[in-house]
Amino acid sequence: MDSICILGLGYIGLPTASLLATKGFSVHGVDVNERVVKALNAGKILLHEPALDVMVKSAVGSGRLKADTAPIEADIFILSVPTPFVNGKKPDLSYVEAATRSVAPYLRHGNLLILESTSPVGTTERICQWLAEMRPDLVLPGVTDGCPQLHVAHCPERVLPGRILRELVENDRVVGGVDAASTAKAIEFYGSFVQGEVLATTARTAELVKLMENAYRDVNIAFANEISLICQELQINVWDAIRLANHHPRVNILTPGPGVGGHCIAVDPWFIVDSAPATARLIRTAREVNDHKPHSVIAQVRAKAARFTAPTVACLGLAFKPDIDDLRESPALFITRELQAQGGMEILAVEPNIRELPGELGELPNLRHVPLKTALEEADILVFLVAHRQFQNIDHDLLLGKVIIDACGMVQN
Ligand code: SAJ
Repeated sequence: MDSICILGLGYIGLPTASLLATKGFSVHGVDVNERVVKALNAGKILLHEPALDVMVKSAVGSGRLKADTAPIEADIFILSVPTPFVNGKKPDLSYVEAATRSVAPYLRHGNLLILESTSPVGTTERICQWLAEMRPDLVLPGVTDGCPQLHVAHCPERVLPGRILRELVENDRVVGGVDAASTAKAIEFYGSFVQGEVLATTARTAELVKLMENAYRDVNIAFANEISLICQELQINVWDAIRLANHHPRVNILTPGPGVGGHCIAVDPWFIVDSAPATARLIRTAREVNDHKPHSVIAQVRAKAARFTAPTVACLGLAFKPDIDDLRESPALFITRELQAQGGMEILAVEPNIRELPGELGELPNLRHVPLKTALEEADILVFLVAHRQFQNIDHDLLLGKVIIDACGMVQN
């Protein structure tokens, strides 16, 4: 098993492809985006992840990582494509289906096909059904009996953006095949490069485990966010209250924020809700609590702004979490844009991790991207939205006389 074809060269697929190439596998990366393919073949990347540029350069330089817009034959196929939701919070499996159909002609008995994308329960079995339609000549576990066969397994990615390369190797992995032979084959593969434990289960359990992990996090953040609103109503300092409660040996309340961003935690719990709509009541409510949080912050800013005639409001942080430059699905960005759209104030956007505001954001009226220093000089209202390290230890004298709204615990800690 030494050649790999990996579909989807995004935040998970690209680091995985380059890591596997540096571990000695011969890797063929596939993406529908020609820009991504062209950049990769030139040893370059179009996304930001610490140390990834260096690893990609070395992987491409070694000749073991190549990219194309179409798959080729290989020993192992990895699907690492997006699984977003569509209207009505229903999972959109069209990318998984398209990737499956695109590799189908290249599959041979003995190959291992792995789904790494976070997916609703039953998706790995669906893959077998799609393949059975396209390739009746193949023995597919769960669909047809026989030997030799194709091996099909799910191994959900679990890495944290910002720490992807380390976590790809160090994290424990959960591996579930559609049958025992598929599980064994996938365990052998992950065991060859993962330092963490590689844990065997079924495909359906592995699918739910991944969704549970992100739903667990979402529910706990929702608790913190709800507490922050209760504290606001009761005029209690939430940061003090949480710090004190966390002194209990069995309490560990997470950090409230402006909402939950990113492409995982705000999406994946809906896959559980979609599978068990009547039962997943807590998980659904947590999603609603977290989705509501940006609106509460906007209302808080507007209430404070009402005291001024044309206030200057500094939004500190635009990224979806601290110390990254990723603005996608960011509650901080949503709040900033909404405040700009509602009008009546001059917005100063401070995001030290980007050089300029992307696309149409840069052209919006009454919105300027400024350094922290300018915001501290000019703003009437400071809204701390993301706990970037650049916002820590701001001289308290510079905050005097300003209205402060702290959605992420920067000032009040
Ligand atoms: N957040 C809070 N309060 C907290 C912690 C986080 O408001 O106490 C917010 C963050 O600001 C951010 C969002 O939640 O907006 C999500 O951030 P995160 O750092 O918790 O997680 P992600 O989305 O970057 O990555 C998660 C991880 N899952 C878990 O920690 C269970 C990661 O391991 C997964 O691989 C990833 O989702 C994924 O791809 O599914």
